Amino acid sequence: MSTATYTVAGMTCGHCVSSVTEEVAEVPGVTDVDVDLASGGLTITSDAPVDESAVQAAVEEAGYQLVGH
Ligand SMILES: [Cu+2]
Repeated sequence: MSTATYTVAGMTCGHCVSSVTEEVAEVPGVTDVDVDLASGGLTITSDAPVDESAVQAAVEEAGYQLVGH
């Protein structure tokens, strides 16, 4: 199992959190997604390490930006 933490910019409410959670959960191999609205923290649990570009694409698909790792 693998865990990675990122920072997402642009989230302002619970709807933003669900959008990001839904998109990132669709990335292959991801088993759990945790988003913290206050800090912008995005924690991803997966079977194997997930490619950062896939995470970035998912976050951008939701309408936000991945700003840190
Ligand atoms: Cu929102």
